[in-house]
Amino acid sequence: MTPKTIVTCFPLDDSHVERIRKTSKSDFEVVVSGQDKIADDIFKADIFCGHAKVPVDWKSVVDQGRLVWIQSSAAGLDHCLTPAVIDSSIVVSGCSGLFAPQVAEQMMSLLMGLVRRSPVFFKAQQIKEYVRRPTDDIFGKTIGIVGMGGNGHRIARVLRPMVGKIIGTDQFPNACSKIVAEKTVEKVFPADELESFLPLCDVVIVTLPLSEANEKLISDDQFALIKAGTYLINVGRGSVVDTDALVRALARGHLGGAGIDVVDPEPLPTDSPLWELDNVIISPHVGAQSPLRIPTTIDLFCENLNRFRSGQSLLNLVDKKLGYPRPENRIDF
Ligand code: OXD
Repeated sequence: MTPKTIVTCFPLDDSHVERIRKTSKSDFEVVVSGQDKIADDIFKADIFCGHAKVPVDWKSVVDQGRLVWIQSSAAGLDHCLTPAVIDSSIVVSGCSGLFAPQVAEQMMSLLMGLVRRSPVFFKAQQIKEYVRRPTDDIFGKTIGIVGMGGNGHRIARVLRPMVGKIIGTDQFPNACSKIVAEKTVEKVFPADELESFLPLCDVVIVTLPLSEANEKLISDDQFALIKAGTYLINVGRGSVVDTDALVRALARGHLGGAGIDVVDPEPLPTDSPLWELDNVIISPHVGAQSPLRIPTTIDLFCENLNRFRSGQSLLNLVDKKLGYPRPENRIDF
């Protein structure tokens, strides 16, 4: 049998490639591509593992009829879930929940930086100014997590000892019964009940992936529901928050501050007013960055490759219409 081809596109070293080769036995050859070549190399793929950050003609890939499985190396699937892929028979699996510890740490750095006024003190440090300024805290506060997937679960568990109350929203609130039963989260609202949820929060943490339903989910109407002084953190996808509405809410002094690891557009243009504000902390989409990211992704891919070869269902199998795995298919957290 002629070997089929796995095309990879994320930063692998020789040992990672060797692991994939070993796992695939001689059924597959492995082509290591890169961002400069992937738009062409994708047409050689029976299986694609990675994250193309350049435009890929997914419609032609689907029409070619060769690609059968995409293992995304990112948790967010917006890079490959185009209408053509969604409507095709291509199976997609993702990395949901795999980088939740790192995303929770990034969330903490943004949130703690905002409430303890790190930008103000950092600027003062640069001019050797030793002056006390007011700070805030999260002790006793109500934290609202929009999206209780893997990242939302981890964030809740990390914050639990530090805050008053944690509430959440999710498309599948019933799949959150464990974290409610263990009293980490008080209540998980259905995703479409933002109207009742948002006014209760002192901090709103957005963890949602981008999907048609989530685009600009937090816009002027939602900022109007949020209490004055609330902090907004976004570690999901930038386009879930309407950037212009965020700028308006900050400009009128409505928000306590915003911590954004993701923003729309990325990179944030140099003339964005967000750069100028002392109550905004911006990090350049590094939430899931980690020295463990590649080896963890390879572990998942190799496990899924074994499953694929033996016809078992894949871990983190994505419901392409939803844009992420259904609770019963995602890795446990
Ligand atoms: C991801 C990310 O989706 O890094 O994995 O944003």
